[in-house]
Amino acid sequence: MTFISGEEVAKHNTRQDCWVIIHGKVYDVTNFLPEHPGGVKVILDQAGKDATAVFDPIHPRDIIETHLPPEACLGEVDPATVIQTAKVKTVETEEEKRRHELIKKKPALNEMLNLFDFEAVASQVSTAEAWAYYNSAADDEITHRENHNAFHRIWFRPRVMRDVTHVDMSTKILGHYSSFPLYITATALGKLGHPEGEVVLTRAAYSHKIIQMVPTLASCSMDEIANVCGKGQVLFFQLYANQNKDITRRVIQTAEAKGCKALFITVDAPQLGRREKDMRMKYVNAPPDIQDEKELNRNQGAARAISSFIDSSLNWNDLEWFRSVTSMPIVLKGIQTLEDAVLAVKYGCDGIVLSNHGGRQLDFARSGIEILPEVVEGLKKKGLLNKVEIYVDGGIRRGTDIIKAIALGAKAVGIGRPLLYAMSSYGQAGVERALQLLKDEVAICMRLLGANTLADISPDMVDIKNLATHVYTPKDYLYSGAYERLVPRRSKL
Ligand code: PYR
Repeated sequence: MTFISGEEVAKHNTRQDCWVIIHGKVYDVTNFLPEHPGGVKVILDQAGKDATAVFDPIHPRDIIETHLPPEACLGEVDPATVIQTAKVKTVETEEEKRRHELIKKKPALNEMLNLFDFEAVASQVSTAEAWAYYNSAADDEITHRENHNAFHRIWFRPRVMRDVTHVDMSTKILGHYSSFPLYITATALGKLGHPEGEVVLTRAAYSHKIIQMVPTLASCSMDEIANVCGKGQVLFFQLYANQNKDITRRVIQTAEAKGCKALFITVDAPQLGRREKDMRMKYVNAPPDIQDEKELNRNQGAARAISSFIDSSLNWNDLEWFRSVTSMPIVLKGIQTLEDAVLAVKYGCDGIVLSNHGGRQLDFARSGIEILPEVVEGLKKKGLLNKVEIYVDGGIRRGTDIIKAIALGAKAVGIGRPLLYAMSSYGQAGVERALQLLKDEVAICMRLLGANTLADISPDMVDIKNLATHVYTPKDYLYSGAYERLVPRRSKL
């Protein structure tokens, strides 16, 4: 390997000749600049410097190998000669001091009694960027709130006088064991919330014997995640199709080679939605020299920075291609109507996730739980119900929410943000406790409903006559207390 001095690297600091150092290696990224999903400027800010501290929180380590040709790596650098990036902060800001004080004062983990407790703590101890990105949703965030509120319009019809001493909440998802009907759905940028990123969720998933869906936009690489898996642990993979089919193929095949057991293709995000908390946070933090309209847009929040590679031309005909590059079962994540559920079955998909992407895409999209009865009824009438597994995500915060989805025909539910909040505030122990709380809630719900197994939970145990009525919902004080208004808590506006 050639050794290059930091002084030499520093000379290559222009758009026409751009070198950066990442993890001690020097890369010529000049040709890659126009392709960078986060825009040219963020790389140019690091031109000639060590970009590791800026690179790490956003990218998995193996992304360099998958996105740059081998010849882009020019050699190694002597760290002592390197000019540090301006973003490596040595002085604690007032904001960081305040956050560190709050972290010291946070309640003990055993005081967390439900998922909203974690959300409330995370809202205080997360960095402003992490909170803005995780918590944000599209436009007025109506769908984000509706996702949980919709569960309030489903009421129980419990059966009594049944022996419910033994409750078994285990199930199989696409044939794989899960200790209860919940999987960890894909969420991007785990390292914003915890320095170790998604591997924290992987370890917690193993300890609870549930399945984790690994995101395309994980901060950890597929290798890092696969390496911490326990014996027999099952992972699924969530895909954002890249405009470059070669990259898409490579990403899918890497996931399969690393042992992922299903491919969940996100279909509700040809472009990521407008999340104003996220956009505003990045806007206020943008350096004052960014005046150019084009560059400014590139800096509107983490979501915009990471997503410009997504293939907006994705369509039903592509399913044949996906089948040709993988033997994993294919699930479409983000189905929102019966019509598309029918098409998914006709195109041979193995499952569908009724989801609006946590309210982060189209505001006023209906909640997955509201669509569930329409999809189950419709598929049943067409004789297609046994052809797919149906999952629901969005707004799951209680064990009762999980049971309501099961009663209405879901095989399992996905959960995202609440576990990011638990991870951000208490690490792996937090995620494990959050999952345990949900399990405890599921167990008590099953007992009080008169169900020993998930198969005993039937549609007649829920009253859904108001589910599609968007007029009245009970006030949810716990959720409202944790919910943050649209102007970010620490915005400088
Ligand atoms: C999101 O921000 O919603 C992504 O899926 C990346």
